[in-house]
Amino acid sequence: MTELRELANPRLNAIFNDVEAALLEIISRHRVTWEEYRTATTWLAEAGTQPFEIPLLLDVFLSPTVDDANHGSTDGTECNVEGPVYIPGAPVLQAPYVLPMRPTEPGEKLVVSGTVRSTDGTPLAGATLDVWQSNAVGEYSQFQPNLPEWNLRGRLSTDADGAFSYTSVVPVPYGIPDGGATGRLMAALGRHCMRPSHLHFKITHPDATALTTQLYFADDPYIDSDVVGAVKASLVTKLDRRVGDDGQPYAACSYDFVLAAA
Ligand code: MBD
Ligand code: FE
Repeated sequence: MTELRELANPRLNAIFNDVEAALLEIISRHRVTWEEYRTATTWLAEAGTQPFEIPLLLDVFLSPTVDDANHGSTDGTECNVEGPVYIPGAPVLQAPYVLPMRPTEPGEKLVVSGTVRSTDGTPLAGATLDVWQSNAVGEYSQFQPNLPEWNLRGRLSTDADGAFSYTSVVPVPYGIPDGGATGRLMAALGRHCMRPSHLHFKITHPDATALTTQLYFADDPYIDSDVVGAVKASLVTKLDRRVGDDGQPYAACSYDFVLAAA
């Protein structure tokens, strides 16, 4: 029997057998009670009635490890999860780059700059940065009502020296949806549902391997307790407060991305 099953789908069998063994070992080790087991099945049934709740749950607990297993071993900038709110096809912007935002967009002005290079140090001119972020109250366009379709989403390019710069607003810590089964689990565990403020990037260039990553800010209150557990030390940058030529204060951060060869 076993052999026949393995022939049917060897990879599924290899992975599921390990999942099953791990769960059974945990049940035995903790002597999970029948009542606890029923609490778990009821909670899963509840999650199953809520749209997107099971994907959210898996994204919170598993997605960074899936990402690392697939993209985690280049000598370039470390990868980081795409997350659930990426939308392909954001507007292609013209320099000087300003992310699409409302005339009265709340929040502090942010200038994000840096370079894109290959692992041998060559500047990558004409690399595309597809960027997205939440606004200054923690909302992503197309996932919250009353926001313009492409608010704080756009595509821009590096110049001849592989440099880029764009203007946006400083994002705030982001709360994942906490009204469903995932939120109920987190509350029972005594954990919060917050991600530290972050900026998302998908960077592509014909001569390089595409990079999906995020940047974080060092002084963020949730930098050490991301609900998704996705923060990597090498992706933590610093927000500098500056005063512009116009006398107005703004925040700035900078990062030099390195892409592996294609
Ligand atoms: C997000 O904005 C995010 O970036 C991730 C990884 C998970 C949930 C919401
Ligand atoms: Fe995000």
